[in-house]
Amino acid sequence: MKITDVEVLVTSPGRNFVTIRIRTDEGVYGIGDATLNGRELAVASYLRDHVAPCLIGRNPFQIEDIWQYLYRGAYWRRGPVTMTAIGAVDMALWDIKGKALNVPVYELLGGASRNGVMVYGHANGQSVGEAVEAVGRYLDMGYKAVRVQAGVPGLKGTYGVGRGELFYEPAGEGLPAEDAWSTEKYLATVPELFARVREEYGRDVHLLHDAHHRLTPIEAGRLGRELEPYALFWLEDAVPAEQQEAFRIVRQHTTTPLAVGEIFSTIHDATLLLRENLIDYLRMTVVHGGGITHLRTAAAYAAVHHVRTGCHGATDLSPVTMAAALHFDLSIPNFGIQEYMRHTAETDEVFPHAYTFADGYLHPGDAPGLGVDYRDEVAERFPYRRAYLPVSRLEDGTMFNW
Ligand code: EZ4
Ligand code: CO
Repeated sequence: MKITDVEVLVTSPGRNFVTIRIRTDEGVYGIGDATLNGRELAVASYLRDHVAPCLIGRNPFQIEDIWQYLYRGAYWRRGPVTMTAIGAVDMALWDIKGKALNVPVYELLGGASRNGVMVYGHANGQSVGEAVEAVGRYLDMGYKAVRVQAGVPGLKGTYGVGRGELFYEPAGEGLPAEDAWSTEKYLATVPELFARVREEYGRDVHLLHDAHHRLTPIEAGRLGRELEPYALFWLEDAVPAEQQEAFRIVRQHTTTPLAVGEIFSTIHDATLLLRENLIDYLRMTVVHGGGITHLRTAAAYAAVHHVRTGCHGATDLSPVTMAAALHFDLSIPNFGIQEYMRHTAETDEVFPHAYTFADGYLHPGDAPGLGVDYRDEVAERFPYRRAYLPVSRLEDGTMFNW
């Protein structure tokens, strides 16, 4: 089998998505997600202008060799644009192999290790009371795990508090919006939020919280400690992780489990965190972490250090990534939890998919390959629209810290 054509497709059914479609001389094709929120066209160009010509004529079954060729051959290694592009090609190749052999991708990865993939959704509210109510709606839908975020009184708009109920899109059209942030105001509200949620719903539900890289290490240590009575499943992105050593300070001060890694590009972003047992969950994703091939390396490294996975799965990761993550999650031994924010009806129309949700668990389905398709005739109705993630400033206008 040979690769004959590589297409880079851009559509915006509610938000921008970049998709690669790799065709072969035997008629089988595969698709991969290449979406990098706010920098979509950079990845599209990387793929179209630099990667596509190198793939024509290659054997798509040589997934590992093609991964090494794109990673090592570029000379310029790592980085979110490069690793998202490699991730997209990798997903498409696993899709091709699954379809050609007539098996779902999880069978190629060693088979199912579990019956389903436990997921968490986002309960949001502008106030603590609204967020507490939103948790109840997720529990009614069957979720076993819920991330809870509330607006901070005195701040106009808080990152992570979604606008939609079931999907979550922090990017906005036009140029980047600017939000204000105050750690003091934030820290004063979060423990009360979780006290209220536990009071209302008891101990059975897994609760998660995302600090979106906003805190210093000592602030994160204090927040983790104050949240200990509410037994969180995890506290995510407590501090920016460029400086992995910073997690030592957080760890010294709290037993609240820690998760980080949704913006990591390769395992090299996490080696110290893992070696020193500074985190409990690695959030690297298939799309931004170099595909299924590299995520297997990352998960194996994590497993050696008692760390489980918790793949990023917000709405800006397309249904192709969601499917790839589910095949991966189902197969590995050290899976922890999967983030699951639903897509808009328009997005689901562009990307029909085989995965299904029931009773708090997702299953990738048994369609050959990844089990997701791309409908050009629908996608073409939604042209690209420039959009950015917001910029965050402290109340005095500085950007120090994150
Ligand atoms: O900020 O997907 O845990 N989820 C998150 C997400 C990310 C966005 C970035 O594009 O933090 O909401
Ligand atoms: Co996050």
